[in-house]
Amino acid sequence: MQTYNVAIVGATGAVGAKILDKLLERSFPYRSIRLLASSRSSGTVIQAGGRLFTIEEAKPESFKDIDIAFFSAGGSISEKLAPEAVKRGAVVIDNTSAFRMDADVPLVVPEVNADALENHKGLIANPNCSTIQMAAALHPVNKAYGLDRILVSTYQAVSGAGSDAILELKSQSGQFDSRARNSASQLPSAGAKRHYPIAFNAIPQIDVFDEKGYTKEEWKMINETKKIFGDNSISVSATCVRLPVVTGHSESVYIEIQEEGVTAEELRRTIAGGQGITVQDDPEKQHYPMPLFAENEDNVFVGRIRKDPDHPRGFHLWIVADNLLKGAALNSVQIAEKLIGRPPRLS
Ligand code: 25A
Ligand code: L14
Repeated sequence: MQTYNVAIVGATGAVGAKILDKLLERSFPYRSIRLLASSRSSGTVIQAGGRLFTIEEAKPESFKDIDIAFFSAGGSISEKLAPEAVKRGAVVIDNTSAFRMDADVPLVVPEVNADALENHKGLIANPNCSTIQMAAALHPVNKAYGLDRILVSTYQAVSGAGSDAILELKSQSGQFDSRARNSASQLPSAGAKRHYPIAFNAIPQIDVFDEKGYTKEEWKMINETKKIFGDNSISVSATCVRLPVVTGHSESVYIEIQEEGVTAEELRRTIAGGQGITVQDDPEKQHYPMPLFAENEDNVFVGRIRKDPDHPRGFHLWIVADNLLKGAALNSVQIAEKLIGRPPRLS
């Protein structure tokens, strides 16, 4: 069997660590694994799958002889080093937003559009976490009935903002009495002009605003969803909110489908037939997806499926997934699995 030399850039981060876990857990056919991060972490030894790995500083030369390089160290690192990796013959699977909307870069959720991998030029983008779980859950719906419109509000976990944001939530959570005055430096984002406590709060800003009043995270959901479905005619709009949840993004999603006369029960069965989807939808038993119980799970969970009383083609759904797994690390490793046995890249 063909084996691969693999590198992980950002291996000490929230996502990078999970990429390593998934490669080992799923027995990816690697020949070697090289862990890369900033000079701060160089020399650090980490243990995974009963083995020890030493972190090296990521440099252009790190990619000599690498076949597949996973990137999860932020957009600016990808902009600098991903082209260096590609130049040296690696296929890059990039977790940042740096290249996602480039026309010659496939943006892939394997269950939805694995065929987009056919024409890759060495760079493949892993979509935004909130977008991946929504696209995976809505793909069977789009295939069966056609999607006209998607309106989504997200309830996003702090782990999406990185390891330091998790630590900030943890420390603020013990400070109930001073909750409106707790010191904050990580959210809405580390680089923002003003920061707000996340414990005991909800912050309706993820990433920066544009002149239309939408945030970048909201635009990612709008533009990436259309690209993954390969259909610019689907209307998409989004509001993205950060909650004091450690891991697991939740989404309240309203859809209008093209077909009339579909019942909630039919829609439930259609979604349950999708790959990597678990429907948890039994109101009588209080059975519905929650982020606390989606942590460390590979699947996307869907519940609260119900029909809009006033619109013949409208439905509500509640979609939850582990943002570090299906939203990032797992999806990246699934992309790599799709590359196994394929001919080398085209150019
Ligand atoms: O631009 P984007 O795409 O929006 O991405 C922004 C951030 O989102 C996360 C990721 O944070 C990224 O930084 N992210 C990316 N894709 C994601 C996805 N799909 C995603 N989150 C969710 N879903 P992160 O915390 O997960 O990972 C950061 C990793 O990047 C490494 N890194 C940073 N600069 C680098 C670099 N790697 C190579 N070259 C560089 N120049 C970083 O490694 C981490 O692995 P590290 O060695 O810098 O940090 C590891 C340890 O160092 C401590 N630390 C952090 N900052 C400082 C520090 N120590 C001292 N001083 C500091 N300033 C940390 O405690 C950590 O343990
Ligand atoms: O575009 O902060 O992949 O929850 C992933 C983490 C965007 C922000 C991306 C978060 C980032 C998101």
